[in-house]
Amino acid sequence: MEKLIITAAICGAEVTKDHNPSVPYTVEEIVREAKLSYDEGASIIHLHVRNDDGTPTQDINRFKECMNAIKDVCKDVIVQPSTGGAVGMTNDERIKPVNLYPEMATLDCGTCNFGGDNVFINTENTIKEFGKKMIELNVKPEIEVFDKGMIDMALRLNKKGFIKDKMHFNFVMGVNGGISATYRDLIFMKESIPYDATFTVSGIGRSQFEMIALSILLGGHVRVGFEDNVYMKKGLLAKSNGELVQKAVRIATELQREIATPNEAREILGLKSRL
Ligand code: KMH
Ligand code: ZN
Repeated sequence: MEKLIITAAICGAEVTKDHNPSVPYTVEEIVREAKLSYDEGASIIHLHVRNDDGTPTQDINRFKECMNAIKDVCKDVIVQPSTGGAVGMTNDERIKPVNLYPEMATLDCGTCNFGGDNVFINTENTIKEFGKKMIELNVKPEIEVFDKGMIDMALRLNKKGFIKDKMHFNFVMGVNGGISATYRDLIFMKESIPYDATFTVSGIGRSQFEMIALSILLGGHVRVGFEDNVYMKKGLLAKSNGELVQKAVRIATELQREIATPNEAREILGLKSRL
């Protein structure tokens, strides 16, 4: 089986220090969490950034500062900025970090409820606009899908030329408004993507480790981190994103799946031809 790519989603846009005091806001805190994750085996850092008071921002200078600072201490890591940002941000704000020519960025492929009164809006035209921009700037999209219909949207836009082969998906399982985090649904998602596509899995909340364990067995990749879950197990907060990555490595090792280095991840995802 292919080596395992571990993504650390260290910050997110919605989780706060009230959920876990180690959630990073400042540049220093973001770099600390990235480095702890990288040292434990993460090859991709999925990045949201915050102002020092914790409010989410898509400010290009903040992204630049954080990306450069992460690269200073995690030399070969792949930094994957979010174009999802936070619920309610405009498209103009959200797309900003793509202008920094990252190797990858997220491309959210549909609209869904996002808990309470929140709706995460990604119209077809938005997805086309973001997809086109990523092709222009040679940025590989990680196709974020919160439900099966979003896979179908991505496949349609792939046929129309807005998303290039070889497609890489992130199945986000268990958002309150998206597909449930069950084994049945994860297998359904995996069976719905093209044979040559790659996928990673993000389980929200308590489903994080169950979902990644199944992904490891199915030949998929995994994402852990505070964006999706702040606990090691019920009632025990993770001290850092590094601890969550360490647990993912432990599970993978027990299941005899080797961990990919960042350069091996580049090979698997076809990023080398983009450099
Ligand atoms: N913060 C969520 C509304 C992404 O990074 O592309 C969207 C999100 C997805 O986190
Ligand atoms: Zn995100």
